Amino acid sequence: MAVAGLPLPMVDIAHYLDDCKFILVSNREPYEHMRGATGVEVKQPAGGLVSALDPTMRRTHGTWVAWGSGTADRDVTDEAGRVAVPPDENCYTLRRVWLDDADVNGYYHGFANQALWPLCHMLIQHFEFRTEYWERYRTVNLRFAHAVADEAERCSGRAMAWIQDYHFALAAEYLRAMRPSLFIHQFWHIPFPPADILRLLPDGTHQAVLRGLLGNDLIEFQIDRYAANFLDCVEKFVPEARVDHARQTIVFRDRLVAVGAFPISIDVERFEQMAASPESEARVATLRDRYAKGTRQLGVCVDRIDYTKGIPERLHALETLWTESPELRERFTFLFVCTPSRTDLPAYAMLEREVLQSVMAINTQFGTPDWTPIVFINENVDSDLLANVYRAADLCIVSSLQDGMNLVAKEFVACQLDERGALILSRFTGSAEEIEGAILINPFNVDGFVAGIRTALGMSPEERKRRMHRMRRDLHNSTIFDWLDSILARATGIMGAQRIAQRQVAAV
Ligand code: ADQ
Repeated sequence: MAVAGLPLPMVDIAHYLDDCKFILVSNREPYEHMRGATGVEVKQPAGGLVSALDPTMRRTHGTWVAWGSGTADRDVTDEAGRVAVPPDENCYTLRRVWLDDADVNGYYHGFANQALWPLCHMLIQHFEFRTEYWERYRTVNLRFAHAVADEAERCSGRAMAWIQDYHFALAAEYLRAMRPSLFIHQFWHIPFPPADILRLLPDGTHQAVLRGLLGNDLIEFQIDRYAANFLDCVEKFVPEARVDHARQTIVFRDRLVAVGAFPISIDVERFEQMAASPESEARVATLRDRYAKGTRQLGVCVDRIDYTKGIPERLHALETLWTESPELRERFTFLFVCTPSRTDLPAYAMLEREVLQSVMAINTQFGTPDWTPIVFINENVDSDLLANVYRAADLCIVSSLQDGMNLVAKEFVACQLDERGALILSRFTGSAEEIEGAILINPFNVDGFVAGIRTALGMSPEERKRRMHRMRRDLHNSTIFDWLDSILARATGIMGAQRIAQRQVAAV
């Protein structure tokens, strides 16, 4: 049933789910109730995942289980933490899980963001393990598992739980113990590390993370390499599991666990529409007039300020470029759109300070009365403005040291309606394994990085157009709805096979 006035997802999820209840689990919630000056206000956090999954949830009338992080969240829920959303339309249920400060500190800032995040990105200088964080992570994963089990209990028929990300490495195993026949699958958004890195978690803990994930029926990674790392880790650290690398399956506790690569993408049409609007045309013209008049060129980058994104390395490459090629001063301007992130963690607060200082130093060194080399926007800007920035640019730099996928690269390609821009992309992103036509760089190699920027600046308009045209064509065949479609097709395929097997066992 379509709901009047709502954008319809391009995947008819109901077709996959049949009569099966859909329960989505994520750390962040799709709607936050906040106390404001005029009473309770509802905020919908920006981000690709919420914008893709919210219409899906509206369609399925399922339940979204997430941390109730808003200041007025408790005021609007029932005693189980449930509230109908979207406000006024009431299409599906949001089930909030409550966390206190110690939970947030241990589970979220502690184990998820100070242990698993750096470890999975292989940036071990940021890795910190504390037993207390780990204990909290276990407690919170158990609490989420209870909430999901309760939601599954409330429906009369079958249910499918879909867990998002590294915040919940243990939830599937706990949930499996509570509801053995529930279909559970999980998407891991970040890289999965090789065994030598995972084992930096204390003995017992890295095995627990793997056994936790093996509670799933299907585990989805961004690319094959991460899936292969996971299979290797299981083979090395979980002796009772039987791994089949060719089939990407594991037999564990008499169950079959499937593993696969499902590269995430973006809502391509939404970005194209934002970039094509009349207001966008006007803003793009203003940006080009201000920063890229005539034959001058405009570079852009967009990130959360995170040590995985290679921001100091990018600044170093730009500084080297303007040092070695003074003729590029006043001819090449760079627009940095960076939003502060996880600022409660010292490593992130320090990085933000370091980035600000470097930008100021570069602008002082090379700037002239008429020209600022780096135009720095240090905030979370709305997606319409991002679309304008992407469209106006002659080049975009994504320089992650490691990145599960990197959606900025895809957003840039989607918004390049004039096919003018070049994409400079770190070879250590998931996107680099998917996108053909980018200029690949290694952000650790400053000379190679600078050479990549020079290649982009010197590339003929025909060559840029040819590459961008190809990238845009490929992106249209791989949108977030294709991602959703392929995951649900695989999940329901496995579910169907399990049902047939159960019937056969029952018939014997
Ligand atoms: P991230 O590392 O957060 O997430 P990334 O793919 O880099 O995700 O996308 C960041 C998103 O934030 C983009 O949609 C971008 O537009 C937005 N954003 C960044 N800076 C912004 C700003 N200043 N203002 C407004 N918006 C901004 C994780 C993994 C990635 C993976 C995603 C999705 O680390 O590898 O691609 O999940 O699975």
